[in-house]
Order: sequence, then C-alpha cells, then structure tokens
Amino acid sequence: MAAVNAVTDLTREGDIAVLTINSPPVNALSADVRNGLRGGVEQAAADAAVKAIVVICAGRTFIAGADISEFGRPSKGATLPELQAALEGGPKPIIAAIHGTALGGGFEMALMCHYRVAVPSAKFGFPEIKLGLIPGAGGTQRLPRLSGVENALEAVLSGNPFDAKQALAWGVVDALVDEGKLREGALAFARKVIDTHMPLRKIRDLNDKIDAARGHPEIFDKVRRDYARKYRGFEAWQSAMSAVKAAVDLPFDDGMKLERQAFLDLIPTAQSRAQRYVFFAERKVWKIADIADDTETLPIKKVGIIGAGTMGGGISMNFLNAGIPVTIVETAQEALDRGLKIIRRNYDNTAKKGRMTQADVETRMALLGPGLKLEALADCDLIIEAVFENMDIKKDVFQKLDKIAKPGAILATNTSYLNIDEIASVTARPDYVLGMHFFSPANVMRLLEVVRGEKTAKPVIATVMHLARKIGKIGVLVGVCHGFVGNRMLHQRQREAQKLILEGAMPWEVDRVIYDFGLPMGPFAMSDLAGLDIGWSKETSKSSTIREILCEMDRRGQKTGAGFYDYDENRNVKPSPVVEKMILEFAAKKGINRRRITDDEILERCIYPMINEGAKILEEGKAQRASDIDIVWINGYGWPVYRGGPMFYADLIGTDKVLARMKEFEGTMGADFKPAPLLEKVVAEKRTLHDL
Ligand code: T1G
Repeated sequence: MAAVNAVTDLTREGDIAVLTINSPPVNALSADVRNGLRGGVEQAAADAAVKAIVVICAGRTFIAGADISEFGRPSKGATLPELQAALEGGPKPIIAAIHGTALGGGFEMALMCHYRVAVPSAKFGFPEIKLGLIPGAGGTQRLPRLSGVENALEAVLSGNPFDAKQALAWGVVDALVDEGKLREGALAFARKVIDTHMPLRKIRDLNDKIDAARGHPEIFDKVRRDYARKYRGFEAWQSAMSAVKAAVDLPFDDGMKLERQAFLDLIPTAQSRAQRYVFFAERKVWKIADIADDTETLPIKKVGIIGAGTMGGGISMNFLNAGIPVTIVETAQEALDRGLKIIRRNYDNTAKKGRMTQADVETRMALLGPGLKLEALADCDLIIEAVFENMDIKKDVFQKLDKIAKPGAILATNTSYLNIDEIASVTARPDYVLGMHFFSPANVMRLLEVVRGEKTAKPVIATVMHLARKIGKIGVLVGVCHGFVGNRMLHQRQREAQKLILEGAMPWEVDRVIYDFGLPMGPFAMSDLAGLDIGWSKETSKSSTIREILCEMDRRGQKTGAGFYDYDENRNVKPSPVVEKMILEFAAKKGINRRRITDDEILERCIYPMINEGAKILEEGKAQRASDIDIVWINGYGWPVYRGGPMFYADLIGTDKVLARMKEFEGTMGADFKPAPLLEKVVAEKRTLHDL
C-alpha cells in the first residue's frame, strides 16, 4: 500500500493497480483528490508490472462532484483537463468502480475512464444546473455520445440523478457487479479487460448517437420550449443547451472548449454564487448551536392530527408517506369524511400521474385511522393541532389534550403566527410543546418552521428536527414572535403593497414587478388564491380598506371568480376595471393624491422592509443565522433560488444601498422604514448580512 497523498492510496492486486480515494464525507473532487488521482494514475501507468488500473472510492459514495467550496477561490492542484489527459489519455485501461452517487465532476471523471462498473444501487447525474453551473469537464460532450442527445439534455437540464439500470441501458456503465462486492467485481472486470485485450475505449470517439442528432434542430427547440417556463429567470440552462448542441455541431475538442469556457463564465455569476450559497445553507439549518448532534431523540411511532381540513390532511400525508401511522380527529363525521376523501383523492391523482402505484395508495390509506374524539389520540407519540387560527380555541384544545395524551407525548401546534408559549402555558408539559408550522399545500411544500418555545426541551427539538428530515422537509428552527420568520417578513411586504395601490400603483403593476423579480406570484394574486375573506366578517366590515370593500362586493378571490383580479370560467386572470375604479374612488375619499410610482420603488418598498425585518429577527435571536431566513423564503414563499434569499440578496445589491433607501423612505413615510440597528451596524462595519 503506497499513499499517493493524504486522500489517495495505490495498491496492487497482481498486475492490476487499485487507486482508492478516501476523502470524507463525499469524496468531492477537491485539489487533493485531483492531485491524488493524477499522481496515482501516472504512477501506475509508469509501472511496467501494471496492466490495468481500477479507481474506487472508500466511504459512502464515489466522487459526488467538484468540491463546491473551492469555487470562486484561486484554484490549486491538477486541473480537470490535466486529469482528463492522465485518465482518458493514459496508456493503460482504467476502470472506474462506482457506488453511491457519481455526480458532476465525479461522473465526468468516470466518463474519462475507459470502462465503468457499478453496484445496482449506484446513482449518476449532473446536478450542476442546481448550482447555476453546467458540467465543466466533458459531461455535456461525453454523455450524449452514450445516452443520445435527448437523454443527455434531460440529465443536464433537470440535474436529476438516474439509476444504474438506466446507466447500463445507455452504456454509461459496462457492467453491474454484486451489491457490496464492488472491489471484487471491478477486479474481475479488469481481469477480463486484460485477458481479452479489450481496447482503450474513449467515449470521445463514439459518434453514432451524435451523428443521429445532426440536422435535427427540432430536438433542441422542443427542449427549449419545455424548459423556458421551468427556468424563468435562470441563466445557466441556456449555456447547458448550447454546450450539448456543440457536442452535435462541433468536433469533440472544440465542444470541450466551448463547454469549459461556458462553465468558467458561470462560476463568478451572481446566480451561481447564490445557488452555491443555498446548497450549503440548506445543510446548515440542521446544526443547532446549543443542541449536540447526538442529543437523544424520542421514538415517534404514531402521530395524531387534530383537524382534517386542508392543513390537517396535507400534514397527515407527510407521515403516511414516511410509513408512520396517523390518527386524524375531527369534531363532526361530515368534516372527517370530507377530510379523508380529500386525502384519498390526492393519492389517487398522484397514482394516476404514475408517481405511485395503487398499492402504495392503499398502503398509505391503511395507516390512516379516523377519530371523532381527542381520546383517540391517547397512544400517539406526537400530536399536531391544525384547528382554526384562534388563541382561545387552541388553548382549549391543548388543555384537554394535555390530560389525554400519554406522558412523554409531544404536543405541537400548526399555528402560523400565534404565541407558542401562551399555548404551552395551559399544559403541565410546556417542555413538550412547540410549533410545527407547515406551509400549504403541506404535503408538497418542503419548508417546516420548527418553533422553539421558551420551555421546549432540547430532546423535543432534536426529535422534531430529525422527524422533519424523515418526512422530507427542511426544518428551520425559529423563535416565538408574531408570524415567526416567514410571515413576519411577509407582513412587511403586504403592508407596503397595500399602501402602494393607494398611492398610485395598481395591484397588477405591483404583482408584475414581484413576478418579474422571480417570485411565483405577487401579493395580490396570492391574496386572491388564499381568499380575501380570511379573518373577515360581514358583521364587523366597515369599508375601511380596499380588501374589506372587495369582500363586501363579494369579490373574495379566485373562489368567487373575482377579487383584486377578474377570473373567467377557466380561471384565466385579468386586471379588473371595477377594482381600478374602486381604488381610485377610495383613494380620493381618503384625500390621497395619487402619483406615478416606478417599478424600482415598488420593488424596493416590497423587498427592503423584509430585509430590514430579517435583520431585526436576527437581532432578537428568533433565527439562528441569516441563511436560515433565506432557506425559509426559498422553500416557503417561492423566493427565486438564483437570488439566494432576502439576506443574500441584500448583500448582492449592497446593504449600504438598502440602508440608504430605507432612510429616505423613513424620511417621507415614517417609522415603517426605520432601519434595524443590525443593518446600520453591518453597513458601518462593512460586513455582510448573509453570513451572520
Ligand atoms: N462539495 C463540497 N461539499 C460537499 C459536496 C460537494 N460537491 N457534496 C456534499 N458536500 C458536503 C455537504 O456540505 C455536507 O457537509 C456533507 O458533504 C454531506 O452532504 C466540474 C462543476 C452527495 C447526494 O452538486 O447532492 O461537479 O454539512 O448532507 O444528504 O462539472 O451532498 O456535513 O458539513 O448533502 O447524504 C456537483 C452535491 C458539483 C453534488 C449526499 N455535485 N452533493 O447527500 O449528504 S459541481 C453536486 C449532493 C461539479 C463539474 C462541476 C449531496 C449527496 P456538512 P449531505 P447527503
């Protein structure tokens, strides 16, 4: 055994050299790994006794891509083109032995080898697009030569992995070996290569599938149409398209050059920096400063849900999908039946789309038990309340629940803004009470705000964070304040949006600016979708706001075919002359001199107060770190990932600019724009907000 460097060992099995990469956690293609690979291959190539070389990784996975943390830093070590020369250009057959996930640069490195073997559980893919990048080491040139152009476009543009069976079908791998016997299987394959004198097979020389696509631009036109909507606002996908097209139109080396340049051009872009930031931010949320990773977690074998409405039903599905039995309780049979029916319908629709089998549907429904009494939840390990958003009702439920639930059961509320400590105070187990704020539709939205009460015990937090991961959510720990992180910041935007349509803008102008900024919809379209009458009642309505007047006019949103917008029978939306007239009259009655408002002002007044509120949330310790706030907005409110989140965006445009504009607005519009001390401090100390 000879160490090539700290992360690479070279051993010999007869006339076969085995190069083992060992760089936890995911053998990322760091400078050390690249140096070890090149050094090891060159050593083995120079060793006359060696007839073939196997490259294999220790640990849980084959190389899972370039080391993302190295991007944007001066590059050290062997370059990818140098690695290619040592591998593909080497004199002896090289076999890549693959397990876990061969992703990005790791997959490209394997494609530089002459042969590949894998275990059946291995996965392959080019997730670069999710980092605002494209493959930069030949992935867009080599994969289409094996999989065909359409499949390569799908792999590079979706960024989604494909399995070993698919890889074998495409000729990406030459053989599958027994699970758990990768090394033996690879050595046996190398043996065959030597004994049967198999050639140094270079993918660059395989042109059949490329030739077949030449003269068929329609392949690209269709894909361009399909992805234009999905990647609205994103940049990298166009470069990915051009690179794969170059594989068809250009000789291999010219295609490589084009890909490389496109890749290098994307690294410094704001979008890629944002998406790389989000990659690490999504992994940081699980780290809780005062709760050790090995904190004891409580077993959650059965879950109780109170309320079978939209939220209760969606929440239940998360646990059913994870194989955890659920008892769902309602006060009336009719409401219970309605809730169960919606859950089954959702599953049936998913099965119809082929995303699960009917057997899967039945398995999940079999785990679901209905109840009409809270007592039905006595044996649950976790009970989540999703009843009407009213403090008295919630306190009443928790008081009763506390007496029924078994000792050690966790009691959670799905409130989206009420005070968790007040709810916990009516129980004898405030240390077992917390908030689990799901986002609608709860079975789809990835975000879960885990709200830590004053007395919530650490094992309870650790248990719920662990459970969040188990049900496929991103759990973000937040503190008790009105609206927690997401809704508290959203309130800032909604307030300004309401003011802007009085001062001179129209709802559809504000929405256009927010939509063009990259959010899925603007505040007024969102209100129409949610329903304008949430928290409204005819009895107390006094025509004091535009929203009240709309409700009084029975314009309650999409559900009534009219709200801020008019909707036709197919829910196509259009600006409403009725609403325009009503807003102008309302403003005049209020004595407001309307003025022309620019798109920039609309954007700044909607976004900057959110950033400012984010700074206050950090000051108050209601979020652990700024990147958690960004993860809340990206996964809960559709903030475009290519803008990194409100806090990252603030640094992108300059916190000094945000502060200056806030002060200007404060000067003319008052305390709503009073800068947070933390924002002042960050600007004064020339620091950045997103890494606080
Ligand atoms: N670089 C640096 N660190 C990485 C990393 C990477 N590529 N992948 C994972 N990590 C860290 C991660 O931050 C975490 O650290 C730990 O490893 C475990 O990760 C030239 C341009 C492999 C499927 O995009 O998708 O190649 O938080 O928690 O859930 O064309 O990690 O523990 O300190 O995610 O089991 C392309 C990214 C790069 C793959 C494992 N590759 N990684 O998932 O563990 S661009 C990727 C993943 C590229 C070339 C280009 C996943 C995983 P910590 P984890 P996991």
